[in-house]
Amino acid sequence: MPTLNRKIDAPVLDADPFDETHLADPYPLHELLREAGPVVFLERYQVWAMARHDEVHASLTDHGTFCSSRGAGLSDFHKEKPWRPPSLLLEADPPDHTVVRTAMGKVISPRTVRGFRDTFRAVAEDLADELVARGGFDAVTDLAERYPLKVFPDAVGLPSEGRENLLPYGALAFNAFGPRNTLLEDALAKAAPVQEWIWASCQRDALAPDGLGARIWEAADNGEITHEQAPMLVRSLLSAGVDTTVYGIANTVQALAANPDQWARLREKPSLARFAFDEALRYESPVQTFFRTTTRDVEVSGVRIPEGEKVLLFLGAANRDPRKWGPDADRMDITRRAAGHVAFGMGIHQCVGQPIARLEAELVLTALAERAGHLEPTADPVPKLNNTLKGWSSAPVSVRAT
Ligand code: 4IA
Repeated sequence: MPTLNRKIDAPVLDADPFDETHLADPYPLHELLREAGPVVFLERYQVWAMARHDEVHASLTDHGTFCSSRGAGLSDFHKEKPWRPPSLLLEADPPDHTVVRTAMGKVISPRTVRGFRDTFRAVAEDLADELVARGGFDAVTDLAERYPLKVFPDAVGLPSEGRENLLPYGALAFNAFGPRNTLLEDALAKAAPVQEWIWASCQRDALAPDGLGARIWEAADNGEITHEQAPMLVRSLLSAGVDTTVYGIANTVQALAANPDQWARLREKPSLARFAFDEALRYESPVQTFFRTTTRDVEVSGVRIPEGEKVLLFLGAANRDPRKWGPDADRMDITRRAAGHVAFGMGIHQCVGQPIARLEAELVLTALAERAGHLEPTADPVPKLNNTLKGWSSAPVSVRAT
């Protein structure tokens, strides 16, 4: 084991952040980690961890020292075979990363995203009409899973058959960043047909001629990327673009329902929708954790981390660090300046799909805020366990028309 004879000048903790208790409610552990020190060592996984905003932010923006090409999960690609060919975006460093990231940035340009607005709005308004007329709905299964699962696959140009594979694929991809616990084993056991459909849907002949998928293939025709890279980048859209938005929208609606004063503010001023989403991402970050690997010996806030070590970054904890957000960091406040949260990451890997996620959230929240008077939980939300994602499998609410 790498720790034999290793001098560790950081607090050593035996907590398992990937056990069911901490995945269901990570916030007590986050506080413990932040208070223990700027850098801690997690005995169980033999990894370093940071949970304060300053150190998490600094590591994310120092991609030369904290690299991604050895995997953004617990598994070190130098030592273990990845469960799938590594992502050309997420699990890559410059200069390779720069080429594909530039091409993806052009595919998901502000102009492309503006082009989605009218269709995305119409779907959001129909859905909000239906849910408000019903008088109650599940914020996860009736809203957050239905909306992105309609508009995003359409925007990519995916075949309509087989879309039920998208959520299981996301659950697998995000569990796979964690340890081989039962969550990951269960997801891997069902993975083969799901992975097969995903890969088939990344090929040129499967994709509608006017969608984001086809735009990626055109980037290959133009020589911006290779034709071998194109299906891998479509795969990135399908890995990163579905569950993240489902969890993000569900967490936002759940948090608004559970905080009636915040819902009242949004109802009075639906143009706050974008701010409400940012604050919800800070308050309950869908992507809770990520790993980097050190490329050299480095000192962080007085702690020496050797080369070739995995470092676990607690994005969700950084987003509630009172050192950054003040004493009410644990409170949802949609008028707070939430800019600077790391829910989309930070630095060269910062979410490339961000404008699409923001558009979806803005439209669905605006449609709801314009129609719904009261919005209240009718039962406790049920945690959905995943090694990376924080959210709910169910969050029932009652709603009344304005
Ligand atoms: C990819 C971090 C998360 C949103 C993510 C997951 C997968 C990929 C990128 C980002 O497969 O490229």
